[in-house]
Amino acid sequence: MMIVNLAGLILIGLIIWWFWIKKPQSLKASSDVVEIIVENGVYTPSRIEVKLGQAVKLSFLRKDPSPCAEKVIFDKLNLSFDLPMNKTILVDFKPEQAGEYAFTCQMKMYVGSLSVSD
Ligand SMILES: [Cu+2]
Repeated sequence: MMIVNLAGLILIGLIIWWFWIKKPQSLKASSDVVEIIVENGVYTPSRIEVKLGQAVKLSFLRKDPSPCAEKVIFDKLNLSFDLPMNKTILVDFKPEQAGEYAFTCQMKMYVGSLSVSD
């Protein structure tokens, strides 16, 4: 009984760490292109910050052979891009409103966030 409780506590601790404590790698974008690696279930960096009015220039390099990773989707912006393996894909757009825009793979296992601030 104790062991089960302990395992449960560790699991809860891990979940809290994963969702609330672990800081995503964040990157403030300048006018330069931000390079994002798609590998092992994560985008690196997974959080990009831009200013409103600034063109977002991202380059995606997909190293993950999982077919699920073959697209990156910006749901709220109605944008999606094909990501062939081991090829750098340049993406360039300008969000018209400030906010948090998630970008994900098709099954939302890869999750990244684009933060557009005023
Ligand atoms: Cu996926």
